[in-house]
Amino acid sequence: MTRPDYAEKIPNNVGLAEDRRLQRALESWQPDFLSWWESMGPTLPTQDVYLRTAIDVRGEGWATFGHVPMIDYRWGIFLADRNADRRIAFGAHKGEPAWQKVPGEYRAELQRLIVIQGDTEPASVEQQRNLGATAPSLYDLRNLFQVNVEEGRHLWAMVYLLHAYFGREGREEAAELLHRNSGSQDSPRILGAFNEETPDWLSFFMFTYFTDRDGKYQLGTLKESAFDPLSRTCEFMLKEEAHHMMVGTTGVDRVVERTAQVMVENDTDDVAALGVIPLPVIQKYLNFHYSVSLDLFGGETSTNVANYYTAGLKGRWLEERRKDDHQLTNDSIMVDALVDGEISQTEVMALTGLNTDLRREYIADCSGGVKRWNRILDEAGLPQRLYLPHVAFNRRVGAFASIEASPSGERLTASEWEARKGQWLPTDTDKTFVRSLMRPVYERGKIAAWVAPPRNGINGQPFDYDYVHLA
Ligand code: BYC
Repeated sequence: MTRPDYAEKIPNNVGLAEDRRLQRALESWQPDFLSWWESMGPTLPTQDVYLRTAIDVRGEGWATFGHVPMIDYRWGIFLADRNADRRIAFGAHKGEPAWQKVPGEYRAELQRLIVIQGDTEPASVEQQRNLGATAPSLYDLRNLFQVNVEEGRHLWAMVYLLHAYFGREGREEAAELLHRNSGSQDSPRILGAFNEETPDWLSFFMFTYFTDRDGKYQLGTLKESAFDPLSRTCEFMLKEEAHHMMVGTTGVDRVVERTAQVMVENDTDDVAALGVIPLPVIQKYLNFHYSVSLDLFGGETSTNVANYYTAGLKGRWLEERRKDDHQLTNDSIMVDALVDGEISQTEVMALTGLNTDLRREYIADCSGGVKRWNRILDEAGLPQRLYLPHVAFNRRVGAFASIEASPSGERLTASEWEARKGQWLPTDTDKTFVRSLMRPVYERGKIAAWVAPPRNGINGQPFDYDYVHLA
């Protein structure tokens, strides 16, 4: 069964109607989700939004677009098609049939991975809830809401797994996913980056570029999981995730493009007074979002990740394309480390270094964005360039959590860091300046002065389409 059934209260392609107990449990979680959405979701009142909704889990034509009141969005449960012959691709169980149920010995670890993944989804909606008030255009506003409803759907994806496969504990964890809140003192979200604010649209574009991209890589590793329902869920989530990547990549493109344009027109680097974001401020935001996103990959060495891999719970990025034994019991890897107090590398067992392996794939992907943005500067005839800071810069998790380093990887004392960090991370003055530019533009076809319009609209619609009807 691939086509979601929309006649049901909870649209799904998992045959929910045939499992009355599960259906009832999820139907009783549904009102809690909706009241969470109303109290913690987007604050800007709207009549309807031009949203895409999944109607199939396969290739072309998998989604339909139309104006929908957000509260009526059909959040549902969609898994990619099952391959009955699928076998485990790595770890101690390599070659065995993929699991349709949770093996008792891995229950706790699997539940933990699913809870961590699930926790990030509503967290990002909470972080972004006030952005509608300052949207630079209706096109951007629509993209924000699309990302938000799909993060809500990704929460549904994890809650389905918790309810369907983890019994009472799973149901309790599903309830907790709506109780923890981003930035809360008493019950914060689990991972650091998801308790940071997303107070302005430059932060939003950086977040969707760098932090959503961690999501892409983590989902890619969970898609390899021996636990087939998790694998199939993540496969479909990755399809939706591509739009979130596009929002981040082209969002930063458009900020850089507009800044470059004003720099060239006025023959100056000092563009703040001209109402656009200076390149050094863009670099500081990049430094911040990149470094907190590097933390999301966990420690450079981790016994957790070695155990996840050996058990078959979490694979590597593009596991099946790797040319090795997919067990890694005799392999080693160089990982970033502090060696005699110096920023350096050390050799460890490949299994314990798997967070580093994934972080490296991610870093290579991130450098693609920087290349794009530098091409925009180059084409404008400007000599300035953006860059990714060193892996040791501003880290709070892993080998470099206990030290400070500059963006070029020079080790700093605590007092040097305190004195210089304002050159590299957004200061209160930078944040206040960026916020001062954030005035909403809700007129069709109009856009704020600090960002260039997009090259293309959504689903073939023009930029001046009525993407959102405000209330
Ligand atoms: N903040 O052994 P280690 C997304 C904890 S984003 C706070 O190195 P491990 C999305 C860690 O739990 C993708 N704590 O960690 C994006 C451990 O605690 P215990 C989300 C942290 O387990 C945008 C201890 O430190 N999905 O989808 O190897 C919008 C030692 O750590 C942090 C996943 O992350 C941190 N940053 O790796 C919407 C996938 N990092 O055991 C959505 C599931 C580590 O000592 N999660 N700790 O109590 C995992 O795969 C892993 O748990 C992690 C950590 C990669 C997060």
